Parts: sequence; C-alpha cells; structure tokens
Amino acid sequence: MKEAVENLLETASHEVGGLAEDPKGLDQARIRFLGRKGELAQLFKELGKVPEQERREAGRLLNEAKSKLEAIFSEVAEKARQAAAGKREAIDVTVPGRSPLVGRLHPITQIATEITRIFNWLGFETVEGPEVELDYYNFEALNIPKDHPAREMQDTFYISDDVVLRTHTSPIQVRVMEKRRPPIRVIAPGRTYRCDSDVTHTPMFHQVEGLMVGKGVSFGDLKGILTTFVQQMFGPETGLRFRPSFFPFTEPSAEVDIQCVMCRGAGCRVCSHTGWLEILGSGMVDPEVYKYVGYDPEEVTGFAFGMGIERIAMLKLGIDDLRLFFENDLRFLSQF
Ligand code: 2NL
Repeated sequence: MKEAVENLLETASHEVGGLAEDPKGLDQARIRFLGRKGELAQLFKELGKVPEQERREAGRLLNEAKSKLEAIFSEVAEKARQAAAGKREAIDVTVPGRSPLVGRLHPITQIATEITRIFNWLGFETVEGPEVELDYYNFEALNIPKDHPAREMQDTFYISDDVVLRTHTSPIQVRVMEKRRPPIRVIAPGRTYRCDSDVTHTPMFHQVEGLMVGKGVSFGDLKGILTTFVQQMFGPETGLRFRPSFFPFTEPSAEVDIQCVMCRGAGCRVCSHTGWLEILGSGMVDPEVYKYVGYDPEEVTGFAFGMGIERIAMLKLGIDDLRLFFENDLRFLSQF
C-alpha cells in the first residue's frame, strides 16, 4: 500500500505540475486522481483487503496522500489563475481604435438653412414665432373666414376655441407686420401642423414663408426674387414657370414650377410625365390682410410666398419617401 501511495503521488505531481496553462487538462487530472472513481478512491477501496494490524497505518497514509494531492492541485490552480490574470492585464496597443459616432444636422435642418441663407443674401431677415398660435394670426388676419375649408376640424389641431397649432408659418409674418412698419423683408421658417397622416403627409412638417412689403413692390419683384432663389437652390440652368393659382391671402396668386430635377423636363414618374414640379405658392399680399395689421393698401404693396421644406429636400436630395425624414434611422440620416 505504501508503495502504491508513493507511486500515485509521484505520478500526480509529475503530470499535474505542467497543467497550469491547460484548464481542461487540469480538470481531467483532478477527476482522474481525486474523483469519486479516481485512483485515490480505488486505493481507499482496497483498504479492506489490508491485514488488520496494518490497516490503521495504511488509512493514515491514504488520508495524508489525499491532503498532499489536494495541495498539488490547489497550487497548480493558483498558478493557472495568476497566468490568466496576467493575460487580462496585457493590453494590445496595436488593435485599431473604435472611432466615435459623429452627429450631424438633420437633412430638413440642412435644407431649411440653405433656403434661409439664400434669402438672407437677398436681404431677407430670418424671423420665428410661436407654434401654438391664436386662431386670429393663423386664420382671421390672413383673410381665411370662419367657414373656410382650411379651418375645418380635420385639418387643424385645435388647442381650444381660439388657439391652434399653426398650420403654416404665415402667422409669424402677420405678427411682424403688426409690430413693424414697411419696408419689410422677412423669411420665416419653422414647424407646422396639420391633422393629416398618410404616405405623403405627416402631422408635423416644415415650411418656409417669405414676405416683402414696401412702396412700389411689384409682381416683377416677386418673379425676380423667386427666379433667383430657384437658380441658387437648383442650379442656374433650371427652368421655371409661374402658373396662376388662388390663395385667400394673395391676389393675384401664382404657383412656381421648376423643370423636373430627375428628367430635366423630358417626363418621368417623379413629374408624372409633365416635365414640371410644383415647388412653392406665392402672390401679391391681398389688401384685406393689410387692414388687419393697419397698413394702407394705397400706400404699400408686397408679395409673399410659402414652400414645404420636406418637398424641397426630397427633390434636392433625391429622396422618394417622406417618412424617412421622421424615422431617425442613422443609416438614412448619416448619408447627408
Ligand atoms: C404654399 C403657399 C403661400 C403665402 C403663402 C402669405 C403670408 C402673408 C400674407 C400673404 Cl403674412 N401671404 N403667405 C402666400 C402665398 C402662398 O404658401 O403652397 N405653401 C406651402
């Protein structure tokens, strides 16, 4: 028995000593030597066959062997832990770094800035105003009477009887006219709201409106300013046309079409095979509007215009789905 125990300890210390870097091998060795059916357990089983007078000494030897084996294993396990810890601390300074995500302006903000920048260059001052607006500034003062379809519940978000979410940025300009005397040249960008939601409409969208009022401001000025805007925004070769239209707050009124940015006028799906794209509405400010802000229509004249920023952005950036602007998917936004 003594010989068997010495053999076991010798083999174990020989084999286990080299397993500090091999956790699987170490586990297997622990099972082989110390396991329930392992080599030491086998020797304990044979204890019964040892003659009575030697059994006590043999038992002592086996218990001692068990302690020694456990010591061998815990020593190697400790070595393994230290080796692993050493590995964690080793930082590979040659691994390429992760570059941080860099934010950017939303494409709608970029286009709004581009539009206002062009009008600033033409002498228009950027102005802002409240998104929660009095019915008076949003409708009444713009010659939109109480029974006008533009005021109906299905289009307007009502906060109360006389407070709405503005449906266009025109009320900003009414407030400017009320506060200041002509000459006035302002550009009014901002969020607008309509109770409308489908593939081509979102309840919140963006507009830019412009207004110029003064002595002798003519329809020719309107054409000149808007032609310059189109050429700056879409390129100097872009054809445009003024098409008669109607708005309650302008008379006469005209919508501006540009040559299709996709097919350059040849006809395609984007322009419904007309070669033209509508980009804004405009007109000479209706004399009715001046009454509300205390201007004398015999003294001053002016023009105004309004455009949807989403539409301009889609044409300028070649985006075919309005909803992409509102999903905030970085794979979309990071392209601009
Ligand atoms: C469109 C058409 C337009 C105006 C907006 C305006 C503002 C005042 C007085 C008179 Cl204070 N007019 N704004 C005029 C004509 C057209 O917008 O299609 N917008 C998206």
